[in-house]
Amino acid sequence: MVMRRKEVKDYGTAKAIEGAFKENQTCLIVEDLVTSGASVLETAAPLKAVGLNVTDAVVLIDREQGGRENLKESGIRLHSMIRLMEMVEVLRRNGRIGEEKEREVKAFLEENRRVSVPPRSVVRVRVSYEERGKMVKNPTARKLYQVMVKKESNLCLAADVPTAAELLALADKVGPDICLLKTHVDILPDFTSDFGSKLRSIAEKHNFLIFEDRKFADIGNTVTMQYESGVFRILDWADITNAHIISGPGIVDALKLKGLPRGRGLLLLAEMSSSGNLAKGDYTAEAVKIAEKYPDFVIGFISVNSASWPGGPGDPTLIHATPGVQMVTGGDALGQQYNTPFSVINDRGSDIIIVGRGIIKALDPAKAAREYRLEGWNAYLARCS
Ligand code: 5BU
Repeated sequence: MVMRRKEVKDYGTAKAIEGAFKENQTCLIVEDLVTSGASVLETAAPLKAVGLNVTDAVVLIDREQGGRENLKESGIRLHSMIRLMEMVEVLRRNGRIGEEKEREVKAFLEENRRVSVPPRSVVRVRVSYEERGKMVKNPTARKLYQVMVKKESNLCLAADVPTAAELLALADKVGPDICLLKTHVDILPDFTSDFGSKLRSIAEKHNFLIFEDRKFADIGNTVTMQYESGVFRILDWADITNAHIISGPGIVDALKLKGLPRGRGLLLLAEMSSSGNLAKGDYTAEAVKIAEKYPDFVIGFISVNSASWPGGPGDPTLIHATPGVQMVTGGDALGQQYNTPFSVINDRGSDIIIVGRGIIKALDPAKAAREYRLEGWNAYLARCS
C-alpha cells in the first residue's frame, strides 16, 4: 500500500509517495468517485514518477461524465462498482426517487457526457517547483528546480546573438535574472574550443544552467557522435540539450548513454511554437510516452500548450519549457508565434518561458530580462495560489 501526500513537507521524509514499494511494481488506484478523471490522473502522475506502473483504477461510482474515456487516453482502465445511471434506476425501482428526478439526471448526463479534464485545475494543483525538485531523479533537473526557487526565476534566455563574444557579454549582463541560458552554438562564427568553459564560469558566477538547443534528430549511433565530439563538444559544457522523437526512442538511449554518466538532462520536443508545425496529436502523445520511460534522463519537454493535452501537463517531475514568448501576442514574418508569459505559465501548463528577441532586441536587455522574470514568476505564483 502506498500513499500520495497532497503536500510535500520540508521536514520528515520529504517524499510525495510514501510506502514500501519497488520500481516497476503495479499500483492500483482506489477512489470514491470519478467525474472527468482529473483526480485519478493527479494521483497517477507522482506514482508513475517514482517508477510504479499505473494501469487500473477502482472507484465506487462512475458519474459517467467522460472519466472512463479520459483515463483510457492516459492508459488507465476504470473499474466502477456502479454507474450513476444504474444507481438512479435502482433508486427509481425502489420508489426512492420519482420519474421526474430520473428524467432530470438523464438529461443532465446527456448534456455532460464528456467533461474534459479541466486543464486550469490540473495546472493549479501542480506542486511547487521546490517540491518537484525533491521528486526528480536527474541531478540537472534537481539543480534547475533549485536555481528557479533560489532566484525566483522561470526565465530562460534564448541567446541568439551574432557572435560568441556578444553571447558571453550578454550572459554576464542578464545572468542574475535567468535560471537557464539557451544557445544555438552553430550560429557563432567566432566559436572557439574554450567557449564552453568561458560560458560555464559565467553560469557558475550567476547560478544558471546551460541548454544547447541542438534538436538532435538522427539515429542513435550518429547522435552519440554529434553530442560528444565534432567542433562543438556539446556534452562537455551543456547541462541540457534536446531531441526530436522523429527517429524513435533509440535517440534517447543514445544521448542517455553519453549524457547520464555526466549527470546531463534531455528535453523532448513534444510541441513546437512555429505555425503549421507537425508536432501535435499522436506525435505529442508519443513524446510523453517516451519521456515516461526514461525518468532518470529525460527531464521534460519543449511544449506550447500542455494544459490541452489529455491529462494536462501530467507528471509533475517533468519540466515544461516554452519558446515563442513575448510581452504581447503575435508572431514574426517566418512563422514564429508568440504568447505572453502569463498565458504560458498560468494557462498553458508550462514551467519555463524561453525568451529571445523580446530581450536581446530590447534597448536594455538586462532591464527587459528583469521584466520577463517578474512576469513569469508572478504568473507562477498566481497559478500556485
Ligand atoms: P525568439 O526570438 O523569442 O522568437 O526565439 C525563440 C528561440 O526558441 C529560438 O532560439 C528558437 O530556435 C527556439 N525555439 C522556438 O522558437 N520554437 C520552438 O518550437 C523551439 C525552439 Br523547439
